[in-house]
Amino acid sequence: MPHPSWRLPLLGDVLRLDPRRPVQREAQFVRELGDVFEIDIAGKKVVVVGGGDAAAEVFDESRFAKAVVPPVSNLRELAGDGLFTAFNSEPAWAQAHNVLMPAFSQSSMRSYHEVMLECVDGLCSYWAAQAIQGPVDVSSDMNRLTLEVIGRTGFGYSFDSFSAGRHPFVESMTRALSFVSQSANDLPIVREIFGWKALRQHPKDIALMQRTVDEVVAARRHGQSPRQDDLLQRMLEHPDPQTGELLSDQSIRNQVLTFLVAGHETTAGLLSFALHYLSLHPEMAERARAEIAQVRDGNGPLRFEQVGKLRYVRRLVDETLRLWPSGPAFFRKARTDTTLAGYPVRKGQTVLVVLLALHRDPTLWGEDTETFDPDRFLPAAVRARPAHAYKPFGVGARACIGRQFALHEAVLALAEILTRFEVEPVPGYELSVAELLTIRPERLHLALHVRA
Ligand code: MI9
Repeated sequence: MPHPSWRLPLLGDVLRLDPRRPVQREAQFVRELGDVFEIDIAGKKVVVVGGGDAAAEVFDESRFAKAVVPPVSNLRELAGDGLFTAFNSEPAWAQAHNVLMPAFSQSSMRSYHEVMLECVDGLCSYWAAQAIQGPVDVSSDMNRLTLEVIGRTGFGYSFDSFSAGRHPFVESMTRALSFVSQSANDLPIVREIFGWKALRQHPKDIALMQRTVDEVVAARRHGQSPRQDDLLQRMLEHPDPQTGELLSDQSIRNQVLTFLVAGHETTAGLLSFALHYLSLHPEMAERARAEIAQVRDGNGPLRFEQVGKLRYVRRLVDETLRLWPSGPAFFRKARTDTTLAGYPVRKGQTVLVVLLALHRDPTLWGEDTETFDPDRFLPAAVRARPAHAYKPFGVGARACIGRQFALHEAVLALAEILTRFEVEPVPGYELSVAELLTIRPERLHLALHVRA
């Protein structure tokens, strides 16, 4: 199997990786070495797939499955056997999956729509007040929005996101995620010497997050907070149809933490990148506004059924997730001894799928893959491409449960933002992309002008 040209004894390819932007570095390797190659991380071999037919092979659930390995497995400290971090064999996964799946169907989005609207409205008012003072901090404010949305729709909990301060939960979560994503890249010895402060802080952050969640669950259970038709109520009341059992307290805590983490960073990244491109392409923003005006009747807020009709706004979202899939890579493993692109692969071998490369593979997307072009997602163009060309929500049994939720939220948020504001770039801004398990535009600020 191809691999980088020079390697160090013991360390292998470690020094060629980029600890701050690991996936962007892998995507560069794909350009140098091709669709399939192997890297050696201090003796541990990882197969990397970045395009073409090999991607279709590794998405085949009969031969490959999700792998929970670092850095994802490091999140188990926080979310245990919650949906995202459970090993495939853990019973808590199937139970929670059965209980929660119906709450994420397209039609269930109807029950979240009003609260999503209120949150977006909260953001727009916050921005209207801020915009007079200068460009707004988009990435950070998108985090406020998406955390508020998942907190309120999922668990009836507000983080009071559009006030000046930061909720202690948010501070702890930000630090904990940064710790986890960094610790995957640092050698343990480096961490011991330079990171003692972070090492001591990390358990405190996890404890604070778990305590906050336990309080929210207890308040609902004991009737101190109102009953609501949301994810939490569902977990408290609906038994798994297969086993007849309710989720354990431990499992509920893990799911709540999982949704808060998985549900907000990802969608915030998506919205930030989308606004970046819209600021660079005012003609696309205008085309979206024309569609929104046509779908919306009068000046009222968008209704649930109208969101699905915003086909162009949806294409903006799809194209954003092509260029910058919020989860830029994910892990698979071979179920048995098998082959990949003709190379033999052993049972249990870890394979990293680099979406950042797959979504820009010229054999699948044509030569101009770096250009932002939402019309790549016109129905005829989608039909002309193989299904494995585009997998921003992962594949198989362990694909993203929040797909419809995120898409509804993103289309609604962009539509309301574009209606209320003109979005302009800050002169001289060059896109640079930070990685913290998920990806986001670094230091993205945009100038907003309130529309009449
Ligand atoms: O049962 C399970 O394993 C589902 C775990 C899960 C995921 N999301 C998975 C997931 C994956 C697969 C990762 C893998 O290791 O294979 C990808 C590529 N997501 C993405 C991308 C859960 C529980 C969630 C939850 C979730 C929520 C909460 C309602 C939202 C919102 N996810 C999102 C949004 C989202 N996901 C991915 C977005 C935003 C557009 C992307 C991209 Mo998802 O984390």
